[in-house]
Amino acid sequence: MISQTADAFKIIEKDGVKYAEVQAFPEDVAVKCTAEDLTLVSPTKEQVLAKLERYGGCIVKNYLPKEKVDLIEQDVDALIIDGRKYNGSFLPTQTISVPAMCKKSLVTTEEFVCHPLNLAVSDAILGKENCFWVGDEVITGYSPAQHNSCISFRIGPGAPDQVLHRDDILHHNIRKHMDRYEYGTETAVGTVLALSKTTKQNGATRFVPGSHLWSHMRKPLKDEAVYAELERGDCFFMLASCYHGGSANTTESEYRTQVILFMTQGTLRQEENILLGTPLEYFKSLSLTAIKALGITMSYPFCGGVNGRDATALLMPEEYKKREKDDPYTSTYPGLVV
Ligand SMILES: O=C(O)CCC(=O)C(=O)O
Ligand SMILES: [Fe+2]
Repeated sequence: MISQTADAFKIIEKDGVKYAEVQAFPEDVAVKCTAEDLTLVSPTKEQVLAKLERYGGCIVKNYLPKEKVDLIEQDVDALIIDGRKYNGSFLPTQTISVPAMCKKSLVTTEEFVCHPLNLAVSDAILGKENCFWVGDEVITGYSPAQHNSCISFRIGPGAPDQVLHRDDILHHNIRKHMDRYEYGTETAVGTVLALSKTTKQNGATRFVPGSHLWSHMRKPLKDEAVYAELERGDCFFMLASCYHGGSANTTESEYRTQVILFMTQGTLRQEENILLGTPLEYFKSLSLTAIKALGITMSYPFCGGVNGRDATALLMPEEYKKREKDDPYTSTYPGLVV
């Protein structure tokens, strides 16, 4: 096992509590910006990329026509009834989500994932082209960006702020301070589609502009975040290296509903796709050791869930019950910046 962050923090103990002591990173500053600075109408790929390079986020007005948004919303409304609820640790108990939208909603896949601007921007940031010696020949290969996750989130009244986080933590991506954005450093790109008007009051996604340029262990501060307020049908592009979170819903009766898609590098997959067409019964007949070795159980944190849960919930419910509260690969410390 390789640890790339062995020196990133020091564990200290005070009054029986173990804290992670982390140094401050004064050169990593948030970029000041207004909603106008972030917003584009009918943009080209290059215009979106320019905003992402500078701020890490970009709002695109009227991303999808009303008829398509209506159809996606119909699917989300039907699915949210059996949606996933949370215990309040990473997401508030007032939030309901629908994971794996792309296996449940054809219109989401065809219209939102396959949106030409999403594909163009994602490929510009995540696509890879290379050349290699194969015997006496030089061959080239192009690996396009691919779907990583697509989840609907409905935040209900009374929800507190979700904590600020980066969505590339699941790829164990180690960020370095950059004065200018460097292409090739990103492992995922998000698009956030508003199915309701989203406001500061009802839980709009907030993010820290410029935090995609920060060192790995720079702590994001609450007052550095700005709100990506959207009209229904607008979209917020965001680099996964940018700190962000869903926000508190302080309204009496409004629900904030969004579909959040992340694309990732095409090479972040296994060489053989052994899942497609293999009966579930085959995986149910395997040992826990085999399921882990095949990469069917989770990689920590947060990667590889089936409907947001470890695959043992589906394949070995008894085993899942034992492991549910006992995640052997994750430790949590209150962080102290020194
Ligand atoms: O609901 C939102 O606005 C953001 C959700 C999010 O960032 C997450 O769950 O990773
Ligand atoms: Fe997130």
